[in-house]
Amino acid sequence: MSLRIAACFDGPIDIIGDIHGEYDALLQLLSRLGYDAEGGHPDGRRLVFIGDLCDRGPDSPAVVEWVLAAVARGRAQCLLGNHELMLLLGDARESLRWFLDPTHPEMQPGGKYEHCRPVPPERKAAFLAFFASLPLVLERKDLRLVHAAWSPPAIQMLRDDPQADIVDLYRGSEVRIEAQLQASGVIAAEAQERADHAAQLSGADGNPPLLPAIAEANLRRNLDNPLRVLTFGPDRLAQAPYYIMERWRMAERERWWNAYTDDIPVVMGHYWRQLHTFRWSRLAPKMPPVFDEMQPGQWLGPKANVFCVDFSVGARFMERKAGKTEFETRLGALRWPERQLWLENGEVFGPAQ
Ligand SMILES: [Mn+2]
Repeated sequence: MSLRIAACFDGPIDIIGDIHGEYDALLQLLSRLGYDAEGGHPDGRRLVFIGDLCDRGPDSPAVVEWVLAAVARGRAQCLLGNHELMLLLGDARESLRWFLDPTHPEMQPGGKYEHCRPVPPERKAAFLAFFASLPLVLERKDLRLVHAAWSPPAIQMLRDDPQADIVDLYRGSEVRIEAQLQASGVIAAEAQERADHAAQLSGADGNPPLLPAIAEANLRRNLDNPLRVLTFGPDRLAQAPYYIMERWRMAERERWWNAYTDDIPVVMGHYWRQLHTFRWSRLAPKMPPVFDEMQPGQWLGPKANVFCVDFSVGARFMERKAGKTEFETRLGALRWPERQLWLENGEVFGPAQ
């Protein structure tokens, strides 16, 4: 068994969705589910965190500390999400500044991330060691768990290299992909497009056309990197370019679950599902929606056996900034094998107990 592919706890579990630093919502949800402060449960239930513990919300350090301690006690398992992966890679995007760059102006009063508590400097090494230890896949007879996408070729690569360091694996994929893009002339064509459309690509208001070499490079850097497929999900060519996380993207998310025909159910996070259809555009103005309208407890795919447990609490900081006190975002947990969706505000959906 690879370090990266672990056996999921047997027995009854509660699978917690993407938390993104919303520590109060985590404590509320754990209390609703019946867990004590150390992650113990009177019925012997155990916790599985689907990844993306941190970034954007007010207290990422507290969330990471709680989960790290529960994992150490054997009360919880936790998957690597794309946000933990970006921290390991030192990818200095704005929502990671609580960890990578706490003195940045955006972290100071008046800045976009002023609400984010920075990591205590003496805990940085422990947090990184914890993230580096996390599996990318958890499996058991009746269930498969992954942060973003169940991809057999990506999982096979992890099986083939069982001891690999996650950052080494990622950088190794990058080197291989860049060499292939170079050899096929895509790098040169991409550079030409970036020069020809420099002004349009430089900011959110640029509105560049769909540029084929940039699109091809985007796709290969995603689809040919197994760790990206598992934690960010696979992409396809975008209908139109869109601006997100400080860059223009020519590729968009593939709805991989529509092609998932295995019998074993998959639970994922990552995809910013909404409990009820709300004004998506206000939270992520230029991001193409990945889901059609869904019922709160709805499963996806041709066999209706793929479940997304991310109910977008990662956008709650924007709701607060907009002055809302009634939130439309939620933190969710899937109770397994009961197949019930529990939310931090006390709502429960799915089969009756
Ligand atoms: Mn994610």
